[in-house]
Amino acid sequence: MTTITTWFTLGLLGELLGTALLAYGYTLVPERTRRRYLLLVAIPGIAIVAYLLLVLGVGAIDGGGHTVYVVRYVDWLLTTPINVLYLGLLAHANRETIGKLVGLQALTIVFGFAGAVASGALAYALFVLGAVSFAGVVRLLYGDVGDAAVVALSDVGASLYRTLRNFVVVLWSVYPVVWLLGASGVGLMDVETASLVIVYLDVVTKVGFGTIALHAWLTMETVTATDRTAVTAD
Ligand code: RET
Repeated sequence: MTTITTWFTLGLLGELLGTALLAYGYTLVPERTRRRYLLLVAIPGIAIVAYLLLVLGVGAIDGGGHTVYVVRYVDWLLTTPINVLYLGLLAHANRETIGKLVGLQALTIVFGFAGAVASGALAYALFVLGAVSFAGVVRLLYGDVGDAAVVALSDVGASLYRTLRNFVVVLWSVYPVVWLLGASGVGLMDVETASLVIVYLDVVTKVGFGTIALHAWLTMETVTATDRTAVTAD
């Protein structure tokens, strides 16, 4: 248990530093992108609360013989839809597509949680429903949302969309693997190891996503500013 608390404490520190960095970035990004940028600060911000509760030992329940960290699922239920919402808004996808994207991502987490507290065949059936919902998210991100990005954005903007989407799809795909290998699935991975992997992923996905976007906005601004100087100098 002590080891787990250590990992949770590291997670808390990571999310705190990440939120501080991204909050500072708010002052640097262009005015017109600020509202949307706040979503990127909220993602690790919500995780601070979740990790604080985990460190304090709040929010763990017994799910049929193994510990289920409810707080973790609540965090994901709030933050992963925000994450895909950001991608949808960035791509200028239409409302209906964004609605599907957010809804399917929320369903992924709900089914995953239900599967974690269930046992036997039902647990796996719920896992499959979660995996199918997530496949729907991936399909939209490469399909309709990706198409919208190409139509609405400049080359640089569309390239940012692709980077963020690939980052999300690759890293998020590790979560179902940990679910399956961990106590909720076949139990090959002990709770400590699974927690370490999840903490690491949580920090990298949340802070990494925001940092990539922040870096891209800053670079785009510099490029635009340089262009403007070049034009004025001519
Ligand atoms: C579950 C199990 C059911 C099937 C699938 C899952 C996917 C979970 C994902 C979680 C992402 C979490 C993130 C957290 C950041 O802090 C629920 C494990 C597909 C994609 C990005």
